[in-house]
Amino acid sequence: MNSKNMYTMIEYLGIMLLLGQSFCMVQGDVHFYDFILREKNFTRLCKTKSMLVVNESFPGPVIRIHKGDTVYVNVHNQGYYGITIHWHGVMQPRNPWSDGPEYVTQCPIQPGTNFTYEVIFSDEEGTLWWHAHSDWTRATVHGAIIVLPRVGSTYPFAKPDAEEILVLAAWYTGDLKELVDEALVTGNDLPSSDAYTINGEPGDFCACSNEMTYRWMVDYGKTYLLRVVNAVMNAEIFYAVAEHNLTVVGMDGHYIKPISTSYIMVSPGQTMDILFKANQSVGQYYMAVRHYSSEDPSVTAFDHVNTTAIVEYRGNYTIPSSPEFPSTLPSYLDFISARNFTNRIRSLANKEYPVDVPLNITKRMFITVSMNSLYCPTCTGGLDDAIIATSMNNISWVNPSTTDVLYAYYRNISGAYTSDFPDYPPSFYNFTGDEFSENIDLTVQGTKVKVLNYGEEVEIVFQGTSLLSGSMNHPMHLHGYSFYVVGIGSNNFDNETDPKGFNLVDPPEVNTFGVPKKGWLAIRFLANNPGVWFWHCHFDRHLSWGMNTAFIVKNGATTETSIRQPPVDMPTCKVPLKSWIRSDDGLDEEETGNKTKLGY
Ligand SMILES: *[C@@H]1O[C@H](CO)[C@@H](O)[C@H](O)[C@H]1NC(C)=O
Ligand SMILES: *[C@@H]1O[C@H](CO)[C@@H](O)[C@H](O)[C@H]1NC(C)=O
Ligand SMILES: *[C@@H]1O[C@H](CO)[C@@H](O)[C@H](O)[C@H]1NC(C)=O
Ligand SMILES: *[C@@H]1O[C@H](CO)[C@@H](O)[C@H](O)[C@H]1NC(C)=O
Ligand SMILES: *[C@@H]1O[C@H](CO)[C@@H](O)[C@H](O)[C@H]1NC(C)=O
Ligand SMILES: *[C@@H]1O[C@H](CO)[C@@H](O)[C@H](O)[C@H]1NC(C)=O
Ligand SMILES: *[C@@H]1O[C@H](CO)[C@@H](O)[C@H](O)[C@H]1NC(C)=O
Ligand SMILES: *[C@@H]1O[C@H](CO)[C@@H](O)[C@H](O)[C@H]1NC(C)=O
Ligand SMILES: *[C@@H]1O[C@H](CO)[C@@H](O)[C@H](O)[C@H]1NC(C)=O
Ligand SMILES: *[C@@H]1O[C@H](CO)[C@@H](O)[C@H](O)[C@H]1NC(C)=O
Ligand SMILES: *[C@@H]1O[C@H](CO)[C@@H](O)[C@H](O)[C@H]1NC(C)=O
Ligand SMILES: *[C@@H]1O[C@H](CO)[C@@H](O)[C@H](O)[C@H]1NC(C)=O
Ligand SMILES: [Cu+2]
Repeated sequence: MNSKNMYTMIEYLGIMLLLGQSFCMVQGDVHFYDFILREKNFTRLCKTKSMLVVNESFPGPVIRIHKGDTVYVNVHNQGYYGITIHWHGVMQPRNPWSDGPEYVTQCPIQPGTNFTYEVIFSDEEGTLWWHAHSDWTRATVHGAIIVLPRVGSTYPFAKPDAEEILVLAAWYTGDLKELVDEALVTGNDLPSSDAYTINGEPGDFCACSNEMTYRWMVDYGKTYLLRVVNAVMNAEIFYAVAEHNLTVVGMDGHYIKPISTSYIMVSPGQTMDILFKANQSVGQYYMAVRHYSSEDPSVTAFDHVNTTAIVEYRGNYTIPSSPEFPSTLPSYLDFISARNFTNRIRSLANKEYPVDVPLNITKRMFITVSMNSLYCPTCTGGLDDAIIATSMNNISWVNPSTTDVLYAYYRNISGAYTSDFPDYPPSFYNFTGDEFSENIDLTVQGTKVKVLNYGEEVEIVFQGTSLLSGSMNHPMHLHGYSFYVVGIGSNNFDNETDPKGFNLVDPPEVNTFGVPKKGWLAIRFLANNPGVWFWHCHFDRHLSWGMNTAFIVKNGATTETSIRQPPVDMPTCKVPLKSWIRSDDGLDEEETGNKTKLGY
């Protein structure tokens, strides 16, 4: 046996050993799904357009499994562009290979090819979702994931009689890819949606829509589990049902202390599990969705549509000329209602569902999340000599240009990224103030990641800024982990007094949570999942402008604490990679001139 064969043999044995171990660890079932990605025509708001969807459906198919199962999803790309899929909220222990964000953990699945994701479930239970993680394709490529309790166990509440999935999304009548590509090249504002949808339909208040309004049939007396997914691209959402209160019992794949409420506010990326009791007079009731804007009240360029679906009781009654609209649905700028709801979210934190908040913090980071400008004297977009950007600690993320970060890390290839994402912003100032020193809003681009040792107990305080009068909520999403929200507050974070108020008893455990407008958010997690994990604002417009970075969590000392082997058929990278580094090409002189105040 020559040395090459010997090596192969050892590698083979190693893989067998690994497989052996992982089979021992697999407690749940294994499922196989096929996703066929293809363009299809859809008609909404009186206009027909072709768009990319999975298996001809919008929203896409549901993945329904039990806690701890493993799912193989073979994604067949029959579209025109490369694409990736992310399994939002699935922690994927040791398996960043199947996480999905393009140019971070993989290169896109090219048209005409397929790639099988191995989606490994562990602690998650409740509702999650999957979505494309390439450009803005997630607008149409998304669907719900339902994680039922393990076989033989049950919910921490009376078993509901039935369940109902509600996927909230944004509808754009134009060709979204064209609109986004053009805006990114010119530095102009990114598009607003034309309506929101509930399970694919905008509802009775939208043109050419009332024939197709989504109807949900209920039986009087039954309790339903609503599984709500906010798949909207760029908006936090208020949701309510006329004459019916809601009991929120879960969020982001973890149970919470029940919240009885007449409305919810759900950020993009978040999912909620809600008990709904059909115990009002039999009849028909609207459920409604409305945009919540945390931006400056002068920003009015957002989707104002009142999206609806109908809750229809089965039975013999006179059908009303119009169902009742929920009077409890807050209005567009109702900051207090939004904050009031968010502040009530708490972990169950009991014996069966304990919390495990890191208490011995070994890594502290303080990170500003900000609207910025990026110097570009030749650009014609929104600002003088500059275009809009976003940043974290004043670094505006750009994807690597030769390969993805995970591949470069795993193969020790230099040049794709740097490991110097800073723990602090370059300067401290009155972040939530009204006046700023000149040019402090200028940011720089970079592909900087933060490297963490295995087992580090991490605390991050995200500080919102008011640069460019652009203070607003930023729903931050971390891949590969859930985190505890230990603190949330207004104004500048005070590192002496604010930590005294941290909730270490029953903080919510989530994967996406808003850094509040003119305020801060403190989170904690244990870095026990080795890999490359993207984190970013879940407003796609902010993601496109650079409010992103990645953690590299190093391997621990053992195989069980190290990244798994890559699949043999990872999509290969086509160099040079497409990137959102903005060029001076393709500028359109007509885009200059006076504008109404831009929304961010
Ligand atoms: C998607 O469509 C393919 C081809 O029709 C089918 O084999 C597959 O089972 C479908 N997948 C889902 C999740 O429905
Ligand atoms: C899709 O719609 C476009 C026009 O909106 C039309 O030209 C095209 O033929 C349609 N394609 C299919 C497959 O129906
Ligand atoms: C999936 O891709 C593999 C190559 O990675 C190829 O051998 C196989 O035929 C493809 N399957 C389908 C159904 O296209
Ligand atoms: C909903 O809850 C509020 C506050 O607890 C209560 O005032 C209201 O009557 C409830 N509405 C319904 C329809 O049960
Ligand atoms: C309907 O159910 C809710 C939740 O269980 C309860 O709070 C409310 O009082 C009930 N209302 C009626 C009219 O029975
Ligand atoms: C949605 O409903 C609110 C409250 O009734 C109303 O003020 C608003 O104008 C409606 N939006 C649209 C686009 O009609
Ligand atoms: C519905 O109610 C009406 C009036 O109460 C009655 O005449 C009719 O027979 C009922 N229909 C059914 C199917 O029960
Ligand atoms: C906010 O919540 C408090 C109690 O937590 C309540 O007193 C107040 O009325 C609520 N405000 C709104 C606008 O709902
Ligand atoms: C806290 O972390 C430090 C550094 O890793 C370690 O030396 C110390 O033993 C830890 N303390 C506790 C109570 O776990
Ligand atoms: C920051 O700016 C706000 C708004 O102008 C002001 O109210 C606050 O006092 C300032 N804070 C500090 C520490 O200067
Ligand atoms: C607390 O914040 C101040 C700036 O406001 C900074 O100088 C100091 O280093 C911070 N302390 C810690 C422990 O981060
Ligand atoms: C831009 O709009 C402002 C406010 O409407 C107006 O005062 C100003 O004259 C406009 N400037 C140009 C160049 O049109
Ligand atoms: Cu944001």
